[in-house]
Amino acid sequence: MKKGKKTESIPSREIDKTMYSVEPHYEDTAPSKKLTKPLTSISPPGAEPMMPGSFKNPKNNNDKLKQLDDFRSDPLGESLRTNQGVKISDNQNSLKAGLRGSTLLEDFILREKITHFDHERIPERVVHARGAGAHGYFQVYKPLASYTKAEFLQDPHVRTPVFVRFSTVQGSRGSADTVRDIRGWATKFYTKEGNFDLVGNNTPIFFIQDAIKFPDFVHAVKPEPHNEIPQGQSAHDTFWDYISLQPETLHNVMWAMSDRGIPRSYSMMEGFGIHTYKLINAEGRCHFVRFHWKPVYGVASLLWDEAQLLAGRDPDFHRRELWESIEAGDYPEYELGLQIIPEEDEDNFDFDILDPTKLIPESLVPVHLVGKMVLNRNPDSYFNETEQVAFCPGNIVSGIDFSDDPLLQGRLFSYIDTQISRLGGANFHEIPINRPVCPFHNHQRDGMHRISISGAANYEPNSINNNWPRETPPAGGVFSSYPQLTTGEKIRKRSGTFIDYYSHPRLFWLSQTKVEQNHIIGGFSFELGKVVRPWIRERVVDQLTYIDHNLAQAVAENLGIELSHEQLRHPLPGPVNGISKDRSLSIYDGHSQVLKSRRVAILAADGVCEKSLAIIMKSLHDQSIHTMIFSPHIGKLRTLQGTELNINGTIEGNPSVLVDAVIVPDGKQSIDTLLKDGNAKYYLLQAFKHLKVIGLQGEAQRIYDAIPLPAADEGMITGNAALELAADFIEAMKLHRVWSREMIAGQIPA
Ligand code: HDE
Repeated sequence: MKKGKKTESIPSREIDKTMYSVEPHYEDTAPSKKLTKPLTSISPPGAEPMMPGSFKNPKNNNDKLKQLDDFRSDPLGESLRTNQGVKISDNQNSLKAGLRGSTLLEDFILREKITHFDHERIPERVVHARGAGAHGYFQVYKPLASYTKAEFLQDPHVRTPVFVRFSTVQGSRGSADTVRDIRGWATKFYTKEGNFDLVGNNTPIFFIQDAIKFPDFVHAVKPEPHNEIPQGQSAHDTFWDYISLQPETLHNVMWAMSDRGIPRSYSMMEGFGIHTYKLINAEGRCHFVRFHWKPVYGVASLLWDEAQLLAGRDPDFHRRELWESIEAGDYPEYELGLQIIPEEDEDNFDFDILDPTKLIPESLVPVHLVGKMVLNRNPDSYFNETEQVAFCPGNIVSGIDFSDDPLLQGRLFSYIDTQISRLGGANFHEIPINRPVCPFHNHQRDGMHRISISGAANYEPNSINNNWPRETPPAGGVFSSYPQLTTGEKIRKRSGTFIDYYSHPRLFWLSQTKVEQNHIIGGFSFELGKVVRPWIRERVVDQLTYIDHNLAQAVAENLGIELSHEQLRHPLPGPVNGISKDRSLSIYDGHSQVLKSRRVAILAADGVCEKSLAIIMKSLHDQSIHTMIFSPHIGKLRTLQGTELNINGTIEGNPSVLVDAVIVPDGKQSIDTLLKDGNAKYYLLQAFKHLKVIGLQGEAQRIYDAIPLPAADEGMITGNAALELAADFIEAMKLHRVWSREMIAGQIPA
């Protein structure tokens, strides 16, 4: 039947063409160019990168991005075609037997489109399913030849391309970013000698000592098997049951219950390779090493109430911030730190350096900052890059080697194994994001989705191809395992040097400020409060009595558990190598905060004083703080002086949990409007409750009388002069939160 010809089944009824048939259109379905056009320069603080699409700064190119260019498809000006290259004239209507007739199997365009769609999903990662990635580069500060022959750690002029993926552990791909969890931090260095993957977390230790326990641990933390609840959380029975029965988990649990479990952003958390690795220099000398990432923007965390609210208000909070920071030119930066231990000092510690549940106190072995990583480009395709990237702790380069850490050894097997099923076969190394930037040739062949076309001889030795590709004699750049002496019986047993579960959690506890300790108590109390079986709660609290009696007592009180005298007499562990407190373990113990990339909400309505607004914004921008004007309505803000300014969003749609601090500029009419707006008043109450700095200028001070804000404190900045107010406001922001307010914050009804 010919297209457009009426069939007999629809004879008499008048067909309203506009309702029932959609004609193919070529222009009007295309997005307007104006909307998707990238910015021409990095947006300054204040000019928020709210537009869709990603700005690619041409200066930020590197070898990996150039390699990816070969795989990018640019559809601009191109015809729509099938996967076989046939041009498509109608992408709106399937082929039918008559206008209202049945669809024809013959329609290869429909079949191809639907079939491909049916297979769009791949298995998500069994852990770390939720993630966000970015490209960037790493540059070493000075040659590290005395420790390692790794080529990418020698020349300070060389920028090694990297791809980083941050993740949560427990939740599925669509879960919220701000849940209480460990954050994964995987970095792929595309070095000229092959890919080096540093696959770490945001805590320096892990929950278990041996890989054989990993499936049990993960089963326990994942949603419960019968009802798949809860999502993205460890606050449930199976997790805490496991914890209470495996005291080696307690150290990492302490970190998870602390503010480290709810980072403010991916650019404000520390990263750790966790395991002890080896560095090998050109003379064959070995040093043990632990890898660290230190964020240049400082370390900061959310508050628990804020994190929970964010999970609803903006489940993409961390992902969005990473994206927007890069678009805005606030490139996240991290310094690579090394804790180096000469091979002969291996046994100089109270603990075993092969034990991944123990950290090496920084006051004992200092962290040397040896280079910097800058994340300066967003991916073009989430799926192609962030989802298909395959990290593996087994991907190392010459100059780096593994230790005998039994957790690390198990990981070496697991990652490739899981990727073979997740990415559909053994050739996932050929997916563009996973390819090394150096050439790679070998005799491996075939398999699902093989892309490279190999020549006539795929074995060796061969004479057909003159025995190419050939082995390279061991020298610089060629990997050869460190010739470590090994002896011992084949045995399934844990070393006695691994059996101390409480001294490190206690060191962590004692190193926290009072505020941080209270947060840890709050974390345990919240999570255990969700545990249904009372004996599990009791067993966890009993475990805590071996770490610190005050901690155990406080959590017990919140859970209505009475500790016995015997429990309160449990012996407490001593210091670790003589250290009972290490400042590096605290986030807030005197560490000053970096303001760059922080966000301040400016609440304003029509009639705001333009001069004040301009002074406040300029002062904040001078500190590289981003400002966003939120108003009761979106569109243009008409100032007292009659100028029209762009509004970044509504007050209702951009709650205070999204920003670090809030400021309300002068302007009678503006304040009159805000005082009638429940969202604006709630905004300030909630910001106060979350210990944020609040600035009220001029007329805005009337807000004090109108809403039940408790008495002023050092985080409530008031005054008439915009310049002085902004200066005080910035000073107060340097503490990240108004910690002194925390005791009364609970009284705020927000
Ligand atoms: Fe992983 N881990 N892990 N892990 N892990 C995976 O690999 C595993 C461990 C970490 O963004 C999986 O490709 C075992 C420690 C990160 O793609 C899987 C053991 C540390 C990521 C796997 C551990 C990590 C993963 C799931 C115990 C910190 C995300 C998907 C022996 C040092 C990487 C995948 C990304 C992912 C196994 C323990 C970090 C199943 C068996 C310790 C950051 O292979």
